[in-house]
Amino acid sequence: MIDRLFRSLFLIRRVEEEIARVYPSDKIMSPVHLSIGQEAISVGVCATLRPEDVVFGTYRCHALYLAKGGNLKAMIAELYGKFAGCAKGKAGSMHLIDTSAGVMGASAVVSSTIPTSVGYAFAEKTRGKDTVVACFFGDGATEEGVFHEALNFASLKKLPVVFICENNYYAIHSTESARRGGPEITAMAQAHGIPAIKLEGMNIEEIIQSVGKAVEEIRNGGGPRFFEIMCYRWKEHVGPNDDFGVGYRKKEEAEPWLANDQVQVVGNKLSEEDRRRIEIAVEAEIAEAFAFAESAELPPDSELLSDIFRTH
Ligand SMILES: Cc1ncc(C[n+]2csc(CCOP(=O)(O)OP(=O)(O)O)c2C)c(N)n1
Ligand SMILES: [Mg+2]
Repeated sequence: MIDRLFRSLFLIRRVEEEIARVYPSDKIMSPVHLSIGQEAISVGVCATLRPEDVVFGTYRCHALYLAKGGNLKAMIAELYGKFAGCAKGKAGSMHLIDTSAGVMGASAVVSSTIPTSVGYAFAEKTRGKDTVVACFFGDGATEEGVFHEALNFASLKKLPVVFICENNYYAIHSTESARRGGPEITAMAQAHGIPAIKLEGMNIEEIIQSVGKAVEEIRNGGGPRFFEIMCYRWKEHVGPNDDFGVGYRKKEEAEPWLANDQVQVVGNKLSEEDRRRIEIAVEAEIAEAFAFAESAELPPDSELLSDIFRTH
């Protein structure tokens, strides 16, 4: 179990570090919203899911896509705008999808995958399936009206959704205190009749234990559950850089989170030998994926109008 968790955490961290390294070359043809520092949420939650369970995410979706088992080569090719990408090179980093792994999609429109998660859960329940839907979103997404509409419907129909709010304190550069006049995020979920728990400190074992119990309850017909998991974004909102010099946040605020690096915490539970073995295998996998993306073909001109909406 620990080796699988470390493998997943380390893979995500190193993939995003490679993305940050390559980004200034302009080979990556889309904006990138990195999850560095927040990986333990995706990895912890996905560790509680079955392969046939599904996830929906936001534009900050690299961690979720990989934690649920999305194809790495298809992801990097997508970032490079190549035809072998998971969305044929047309969508980029913000819209990763791999339905074979249960990654049903991600969206750049804040809050938009909350109602699609609920709709999917409604369909699965209607079909008599016991699929659990994990719906990931940021703290800022809870300020959209559709958040309440979707939670109300999920509660009303007792739908199999685990809502995961990754609260990293900021929506772009705006703090929670500048945005929210109302109650705690968990209180809003509770107001819709959904049991809600806030997890402080981002501890992967606590996430697995707490979300795992909720997923079991959901699968047994208990209806939706809600988690607000506190975390911290180490890099700028969008792009590969640090942004502590920009003025909206201070490095000191990040220190406890940097010290609580779950990639290191979990890695330290392994023997030196086991850890190195995993690291070497992951590095080779990443190098192969970037080489694949570099040499892959761009979409042909004939693809220009396929898979898009047309009015005539
Ligand atoms: C409907 C909508 N409104 C505004 C934006 C612009 N926007 C992009 S990211 C973002 C912040 C969202 O913050 P949060 O939900 O906390 O997620 P985080 O980026 O912190 O992971 C905003 C306002 C958008 N993409 N979609
Ligand atoms: Mg946020």
